[in-house]
Amino acid sequence: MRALYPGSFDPLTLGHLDLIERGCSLFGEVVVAVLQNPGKSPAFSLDQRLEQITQATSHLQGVTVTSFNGLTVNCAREHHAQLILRGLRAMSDFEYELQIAHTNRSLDSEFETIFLSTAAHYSFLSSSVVKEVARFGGRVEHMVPAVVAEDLKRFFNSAL
Ligand code: COD
Repeated sequence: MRALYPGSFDPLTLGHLDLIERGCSLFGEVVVAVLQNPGKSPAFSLDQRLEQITQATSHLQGVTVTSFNGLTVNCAREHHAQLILRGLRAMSDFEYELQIAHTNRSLDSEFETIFLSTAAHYSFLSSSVVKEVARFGGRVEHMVPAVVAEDLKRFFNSAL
């Protein structure tokens, strides 16, 4: 089975990576789809995010990394995915995730959304928290893959 894992991944955290690893074990194939989103101004460019994810998942078989613009269901169809994979960290994620899942099903009933609960030790991680810690010079090596830790250092040093 092929799962589509869509997100902003600005940047990829170890929580995201854990979900990709477990998705691969469960479904065999995971397409990680990075939203281009011209409306937002991400810290990392699309190319940087694609490179970070490609490097961080190089030990895994069955992972494809791609980008998309527009609707997630169109991306899922284009990549012949059978389901959409999302993660839940806390109740606060639930309402947002449920709304996205219902919206996607209303657009295309072919796609089920499967939620994996976060690994407990990564439950506090989000891309925003990681950027906040890195901005103030905190240690992020236990929060993100090595390639992202390097990019965060470079990004915030050059922003000083
Ligand atoms: N542990 C487990 N899961 C985690 C962790 C963690 N530590 N951190 C994040 N996650 C999960 C999130 O809950 C989410 O499910 C996923 O990983 C990706 O997270 P983000 O933050 O990178 O991605 P989002 O939430 O910004 O992605 C939003 C989408 C791109 C999916 C959404 O905007 C979208 O579908 N856009 C396309 C337009 C569209 O189709 N709209 C209709 C649906 S609303």
